[in-house]
Amino acid sequence: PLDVVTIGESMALLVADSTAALAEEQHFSKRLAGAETNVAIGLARLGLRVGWISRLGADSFGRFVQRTVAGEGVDCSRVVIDPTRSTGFMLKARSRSGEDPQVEYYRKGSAASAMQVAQLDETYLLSARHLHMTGIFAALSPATLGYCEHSMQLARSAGRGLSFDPNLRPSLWASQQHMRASINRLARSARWVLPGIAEGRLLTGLASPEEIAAYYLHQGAEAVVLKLGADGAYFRTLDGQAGYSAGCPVPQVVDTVGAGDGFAAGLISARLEGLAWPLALQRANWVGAQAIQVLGDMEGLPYRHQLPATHM
Ligand code: KDG
Repeated sequence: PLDVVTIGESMALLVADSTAALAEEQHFSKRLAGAETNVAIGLARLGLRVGWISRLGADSFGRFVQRTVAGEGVDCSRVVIDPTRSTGFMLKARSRSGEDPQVEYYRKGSAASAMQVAQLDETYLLSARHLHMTGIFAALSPATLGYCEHSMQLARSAGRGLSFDPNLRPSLWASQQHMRASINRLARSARWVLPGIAEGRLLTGLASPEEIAAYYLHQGAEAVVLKLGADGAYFRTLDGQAGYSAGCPVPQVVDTVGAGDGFAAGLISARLEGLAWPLALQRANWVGAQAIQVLGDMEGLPYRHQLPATHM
């Protein structure tokens, strides 16, 4: 049996070797990208049993993605190879001073973007205690938006845990209005909604973490956790618990991409192990902080034995 299942697209990531603009850069290093597999790998490194549902092309990037994710101990038995489509990839610049780096996607029409909900193995999905989804998968195509919605409703009505990270990627949506409406609709079926503070503001039009949390609780969530970057995180639950958790200072921010996924892995693992919300937020902040001290999106995710005793 699995602890967590996640569904989404993963890609080859080509990270610039220098801080040149992407158009000028000559040398790139190949790594793995994909919000859902970042979370899956983070959870597997923390000792949970995790499965990933996806599709890849019959190409070198697809083989690379599959080998890397499976090599991290994530179950890839529901990753299908589609010989008619290719695996997506993306370029990422190296940011100079800790700001979010420039990225470019090459994923339109990819194998994952054509995933159809009729292909979903519902028994496999429901064999896990918890489903984690992000708004990136929903953004890929009308088909994946429907797939995302169906999987979330299925998990929720079957009584499974269900976390949803909006993970806004405006360049993947037809319009900002469509993005807002779609993500807010998906958030209605989630038990835990995990936006960054800027995402929460854009999605709700509200300013403070307290107001944004109240908005999603009112919509049907059981808990809302807002990520506040260096300032840590804020949570509020339907049963009246709430609080802030301070951020973990890091010596140097190398690359912010992947922080939210590390945060989700820390939070989900802690809650599935029975930790109280304040402790779960502490672990989430700590795992997120590890992810931003390295260049890749998932390489910095810690293993169970690296967890400080205070986050156990
Ligand atoms: O959350 C991190 C992801 O954004 C990154 O790994 C790449 O999946 C990715 C995306 O679509 O941006």
